Amino acid sequence: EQTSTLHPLTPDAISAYDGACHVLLDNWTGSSTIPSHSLYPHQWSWDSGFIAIGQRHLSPLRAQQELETLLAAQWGDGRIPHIVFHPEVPLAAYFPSPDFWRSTTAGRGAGAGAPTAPETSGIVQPPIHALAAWLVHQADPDTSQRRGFLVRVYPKLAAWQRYLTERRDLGGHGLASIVHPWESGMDNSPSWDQPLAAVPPAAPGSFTRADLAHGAPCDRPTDLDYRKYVRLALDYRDHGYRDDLAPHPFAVEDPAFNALLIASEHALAEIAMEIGEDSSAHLVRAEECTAALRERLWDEDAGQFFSFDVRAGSRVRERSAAGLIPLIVPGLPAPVARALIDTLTGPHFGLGDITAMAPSYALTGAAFDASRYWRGPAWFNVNWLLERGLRRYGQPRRAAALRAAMLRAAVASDFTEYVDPYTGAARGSRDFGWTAALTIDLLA
Ligand code: 2M8
Repeated sequence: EQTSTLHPLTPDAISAYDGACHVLLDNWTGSSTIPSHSLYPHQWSWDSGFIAIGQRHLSPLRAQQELETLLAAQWGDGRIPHIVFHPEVPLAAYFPSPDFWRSTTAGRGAGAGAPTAPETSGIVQPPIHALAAWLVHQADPDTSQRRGFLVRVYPKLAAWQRYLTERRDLGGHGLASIVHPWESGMDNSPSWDQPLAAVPPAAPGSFTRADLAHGAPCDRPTDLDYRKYVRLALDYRDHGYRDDLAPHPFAVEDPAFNALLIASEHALAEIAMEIGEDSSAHLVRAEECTAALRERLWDEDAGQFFSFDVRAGSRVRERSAAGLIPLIVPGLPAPVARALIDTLTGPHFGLGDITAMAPSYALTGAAFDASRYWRGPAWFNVNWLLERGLRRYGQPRRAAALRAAMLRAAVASDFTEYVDPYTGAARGSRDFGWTAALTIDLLA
């Protein structure tokens, strides 16, 4: 995918570009980009992927550094941690902080090969990174080649994908499982209610949330959610983050996570070809994973993918937007792609009719909440993926309308984290990294 000059240079486009550039400049720390000064003052894994995709149009060098900094915190078993902590940020600024995760303490992360520095979390996030690296390279192949960017990141990205397809295939059907709701990136999605039901919550008052100092409680996960998040993370930590030892009471195959895994496996094949490595294993893995995604998670009656609860042995029949994100996967059979587009534009998600940007969870779902985080609000990264999917499956007009709606919403909301899907009202933190970055990408 080649980048082109900005178009069209309308006053609106210029002001969107200008505002988004300011956010990226302001959130840059010298080696990576924070999602937000208030809520998230460290480096997040999938945020950095989206941020690099936008940053490549502004500074291809910084976009490469963004991914390199993240990869420098990779663990010996191949995992990329979901947070890389900045040592100068006070512990109280974000919960859970490094003293909770203890990645560098002997016997905690050491068994899984955590680096001795920097401090990181021990869980992961959706694998957008190989796709991001490939897009970053294409934005400026000369700088990339001169710096040996692809040659250096390729083995790390391949090890990351291998970690997911091998150690995280907890269901044994060729899909990666997430072992914590935070690993989905869609923390309090209604899709996790059922798999979380049997998880005992940590004791109330055993930790202090930092998010409520910056975010409205009605926009954030509940205390009960947090108590379960804490319990799962502590159990994993106390098993040394070893996937062969940890009991993983929460193990779920998520369609969005696996769709990004597949898209990244295709990107790895492109990268391998570009640097003269053998690409065939990546293509085989992408195909196998796509077949498993369809066999295990596709629900023909619903016209979308559902998560699979590995512990319960059953599908979670909640209509999350995660179930539409496989639209980014190449080579879906035409009836599957058509059904996904119908679901996206029908009454459940209402795109183009009821909503300008797709909600994170169906408007018609029993758990829908227009304000609460991943239980309804519309997110820019999800819609950016859907926009790509619409283009991939022959819907350029719908894609253009979504692109225009996202640009309007981003500017009107000061690049907010998420918006009310009915009104477009800003929710969460402003000047948010991936909202700004993806605005730039949509303008390019
Ligand atoms: C949110 O998640 C973090 C935990 O990882 C949190 O709520 O503290 C999610 O929206 C996630 O997708 C995102 O990567 C992260 C940082 O923007 O914030």
